[in-house]
Amino acid sequence: MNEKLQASGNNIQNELHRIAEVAGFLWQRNWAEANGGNISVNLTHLADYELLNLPASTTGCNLAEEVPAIANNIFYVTGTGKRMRDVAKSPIEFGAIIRITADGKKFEIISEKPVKPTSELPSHLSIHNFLMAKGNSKSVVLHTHPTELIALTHSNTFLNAEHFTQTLWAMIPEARVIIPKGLGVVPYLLPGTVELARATIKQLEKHDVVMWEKHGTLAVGEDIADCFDVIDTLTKSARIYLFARTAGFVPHGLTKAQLDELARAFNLNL
Ligand code: 2HA
Ligand code: ZN
Repeated sequence: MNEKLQASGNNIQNELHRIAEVAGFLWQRNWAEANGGNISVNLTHLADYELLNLPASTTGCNLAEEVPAIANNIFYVTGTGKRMRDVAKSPIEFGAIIRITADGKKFEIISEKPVKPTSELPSHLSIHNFLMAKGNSKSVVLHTHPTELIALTHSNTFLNAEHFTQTLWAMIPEARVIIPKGLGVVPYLLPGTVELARATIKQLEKHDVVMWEKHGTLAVGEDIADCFDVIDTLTKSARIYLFARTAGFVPHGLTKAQLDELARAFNLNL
C-alpha cells in the first residue's frame, strides 16, 4: 500500500477494515458469486489534506456523466472483475482509491496499484453525486446479489414495488422498522450502464434500497454496516415468505393495524 495512504491515519484504515468485514459477510451469505457485487465509500470526510492531494497513479479517465457535486472527493471502490471474497481479505489490493477531478468530468486512481474500478462505477458515482447534491450524509453505496430477493423479481407481481414492500414488511416487525421507506424496483437494464444509474437514482428519491430486476440489490447509507443490515433484513423476510410458500401455504403476514402500530411506535412516518 502507498506509504502516504498507510500513514493517513486510523480513520481510513478503520473504514477499510469495516469494508473488508462487510465484503466477507456478502460472500458468507452467498450473495457474491464470482465477481458479483460492488462497494463504494466516500472517504473525503475521513481524509487529511495530504491524502486528498496525493499525486494520481493513473491519468484521468473520462466519466460518462459529469459528477460536479463530488468534485475533488475521494472514494474507495472495489475493483472490476474482483471477487468479493478477495476484497474481504484485502480491500486495497482488490480495489482502488479514486479521486474525482476538480471539473467533475474524470476520475483518477490515487492508490498505488492501479486496479480498475467496478463495472458499476457509472451507477456508484452518479448516485454519490445525487446524494451529495441533496446535502445528504450518506456516503456508502453497496450492491450485491441476494438470492431470495432476486428470486422474487422473477415474478411480475413483485415488480410492483408497493406489493414487494408490503409483502416483506409483513413478514417480521424488524423489516418495517429497518426499511422505513420500503424498496424501489428498477426493471431489468444492462448492468454497468448509465441508463441503470439514472433509473436507480429516480428510485433513490424515495427509497434507500432498490431492487434491480433479475440482478440484485443496491442500498445507500451513512454506514456500510447499516447498508448490509437493510439487505440482510429484507432477505430474511424474503426467506420467510418463500419458506411458507414452499411449505404449501401463503403466509398471513402482519396485519395493516400491526404495521401501522409499529410505524407509530418507532416514529417511522416522520
Ligand atoms: O460484477 O455485480 O452488477 C459486478 C456486478 C455487476
Ligand atoms: Zn451486480
